Amino acid sequence: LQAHQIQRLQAKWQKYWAENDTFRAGGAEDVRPRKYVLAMFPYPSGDLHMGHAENYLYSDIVARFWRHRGHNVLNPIGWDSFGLPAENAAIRRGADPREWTYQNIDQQKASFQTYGVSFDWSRELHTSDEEYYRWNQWLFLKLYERGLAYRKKSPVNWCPNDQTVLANEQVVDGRCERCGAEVVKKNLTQWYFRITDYADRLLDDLNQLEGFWPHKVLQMQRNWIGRSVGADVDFVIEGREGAVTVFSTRPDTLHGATFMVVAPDSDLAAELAAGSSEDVRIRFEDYLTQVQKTSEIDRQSADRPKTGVFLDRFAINPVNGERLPIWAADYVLADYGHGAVMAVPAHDQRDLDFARAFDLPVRVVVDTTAPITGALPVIELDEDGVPIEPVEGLDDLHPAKTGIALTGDGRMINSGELNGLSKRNAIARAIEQLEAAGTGRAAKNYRLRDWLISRQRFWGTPIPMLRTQDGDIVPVPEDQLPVRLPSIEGLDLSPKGSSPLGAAESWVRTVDPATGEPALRDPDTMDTFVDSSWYFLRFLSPNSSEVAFDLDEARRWAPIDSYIGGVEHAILHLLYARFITKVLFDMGLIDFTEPFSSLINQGMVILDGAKMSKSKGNLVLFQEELDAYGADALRVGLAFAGPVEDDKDWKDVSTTGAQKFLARALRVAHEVDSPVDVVFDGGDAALRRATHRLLADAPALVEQTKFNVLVARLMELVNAIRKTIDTGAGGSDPAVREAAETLAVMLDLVAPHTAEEIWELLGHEPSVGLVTWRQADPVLLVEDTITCAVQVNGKVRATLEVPAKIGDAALEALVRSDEKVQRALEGKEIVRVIVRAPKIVNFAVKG
Ligand code: ANZ
Repeated sequence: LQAHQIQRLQAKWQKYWAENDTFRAGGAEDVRPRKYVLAMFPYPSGDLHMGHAENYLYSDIVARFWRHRGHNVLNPIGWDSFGLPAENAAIRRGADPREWTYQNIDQQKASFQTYGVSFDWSRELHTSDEEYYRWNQWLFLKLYERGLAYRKKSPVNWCPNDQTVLANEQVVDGRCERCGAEVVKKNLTQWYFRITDYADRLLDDLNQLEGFWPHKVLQMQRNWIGRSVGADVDFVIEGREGAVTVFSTRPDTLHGATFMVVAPDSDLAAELAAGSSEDVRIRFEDYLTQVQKTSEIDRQSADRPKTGVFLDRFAINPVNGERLPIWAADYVLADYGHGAVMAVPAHDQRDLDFARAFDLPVRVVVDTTAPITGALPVIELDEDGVPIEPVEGLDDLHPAKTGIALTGDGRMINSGELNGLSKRNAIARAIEQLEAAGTGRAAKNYRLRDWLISRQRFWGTPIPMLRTQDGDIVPVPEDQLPVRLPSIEGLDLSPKGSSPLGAAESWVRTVDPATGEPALRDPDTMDTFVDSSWYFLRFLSPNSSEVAFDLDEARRWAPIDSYIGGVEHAILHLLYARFITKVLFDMGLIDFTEPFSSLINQGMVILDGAKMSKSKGNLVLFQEELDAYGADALRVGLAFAGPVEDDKDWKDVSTTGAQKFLARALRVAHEVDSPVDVVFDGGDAALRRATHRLLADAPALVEQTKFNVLVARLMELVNAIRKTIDTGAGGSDPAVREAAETLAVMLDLVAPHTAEEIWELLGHEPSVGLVTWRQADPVLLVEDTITCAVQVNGKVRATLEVPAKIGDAALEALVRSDEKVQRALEGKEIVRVIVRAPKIVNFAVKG
């Protein structure tokens, strides 16, 4: 086909789908079972790229598949249209972020239409529309009502040169990634969502998703939440009123604690230093200044040399009364656990590195050379619980010598009553002892932090909160939503650490609805992850001005059956969406607790093994490929290039090969020469078998996302049809029509325009996209067999009917189990077996 023919064919069917609203989801009256298929919505920065081409192809395949299986399918599309790139583009051009955003949306929308994606366009949404973001504000107020939104002053990375807040990733060696200026910490009061209240549920519910989400993603979520189980232990501090509590996952090692470490940037460190000598205070202050320039990521890196300051203060170990020197060191983080640790250098690598750097004692309390399998202790203990025999081998392994902490399991030693216990039992016993003594208790800790949602940016959802004249923070009443963004007129969007909205005087100054007194708006906007944390529900009632989403619609459609998108969203987006889902469940607004019943992550489209990017100049442009080869060839090429989850090198995507295949498919359809209502029964048996085998196999192939295999099978089917036309009964054979019709309804998944065309050529009404796939005829599924000759020393002794596709090993086993063959081999020694599946098996025998 020529390019212009392809364009004409595309335009013809795209017009038909648009005019007939072919892919609009059925309403409440539609009794078919429902499927909600969703691709992660795009961010409108420029036109669609190859990553989008892949993502929306896969979701489209799944959506089309369920329609063919007789389902009422919802496959909506919208735009994640607030966010930084629009704002940056606006700053560069001195323009309104709105214009840039909506122009890009128009372009992307046109591209989606040309690509032939079967969206229900009636539900299109943009998160930057006030009809959408008013519901972000509503959601914020609901979280606020439930105590799940709160304000907190917290340190942020601040570049004094660029006058901007930096993310952790933008701080490199303590300097601003962009300008190289030294980054400092600055305290800002910001809004947080209390996601940590949901940490246990967010973690435990991942188990339900096992097998339905990629295992890797589940693991990433688990690590991000990072639950640790252990104990809080209270240490009395000399010269201080209250005890200091530390969190430890290894309370079993308390007898091995030889010092304590506090985070230099914690209030506790400042207080302990303040109570120490002048000399210590000065050294501490110097150290703190240095630490504040170090990013959290660097602080956690294992191979940095350990640094720290002795505070000349002492803690008392609750289990043995020993005095432990207290140090401030930056490998202990202020906002994890209690910002302080009991250091056990023999069994913790970071503590050991520190002990070796500052010459602190190392005491082994777990003999990791002792076997721990079996129910009984293997070490013999005396009455005091001390091993009778000296523990062999341990000497060589002493961490003070080797520099390697003994982190493995083993038997407790040097630990009083705990001696002889395994690690696990000793942990449990230690916690019991601490609880009995009132000096500790079982405790859990999470890596997960509360979700900071304030952004000092213009292009986002205004936070619907006010500061009254008395300094109170009060919500904007729900009936006054939305709080609209003001016009950009006169505002300077360039980053300066406070929101550009603060300068919109007439917008910021408002009245407190409760008192009529003047009040100020919160000038910050919300993190755009708030927008995407619930958009899948808005698709259910996109035009409602009454509710964020309709309860009955949610009951009908949600949760999402298949969610498809990139692995770059494996953590934050999915976690936030899961969190908000659970909050909405707790509010009684939905009846499910997990939003995405199954998740598909597509690989990347790369070029010569490298990620494509504008800056590298190695982009393959979506629009250019679309123009050159057409939507169907691009779709087939991508689908055929490899497994969904694998990265696909553009070099392996053959759009020309796909074009040839589609042309062959169209040609066989042209040659079908039998009436529409012909009875298939009498047709060519081999072709009928091929057709029905595909009817039987295709559903599982799609459900297992083996789209590349499905395309290969369609190619085989076209070849089989060609063969029957050319060398069999020709185009009038009913089997040819049957095969071509099957081709059309399946080709629709990947090449919908060509499929519609074939369907029409075969004399049917459109749309092929709504035709239910037929059941395979079991009679035609009986496997092909072939006659296998079994020889003994070259002479045929038996013949067997075997499956045509049998492999060597299976064939040999089958033949050996045959009675006739067994008789022929009786009393003989088999020297060699030669198997040529499926036709010949030869036994070379002696005797
Ligand atoms: C004593 C001990 C002995 C520890 C031992 C470990 C091994 P996860 O698993 O990551 O939760 N820790 C506690 N608070 C900390 C903080 N704010 N900054 C840095 N480290 C901190 O790690 C928990 C362990 O990390 C705790 O258990 C504590 O060291 C340390 F053989 O206590 B452990």
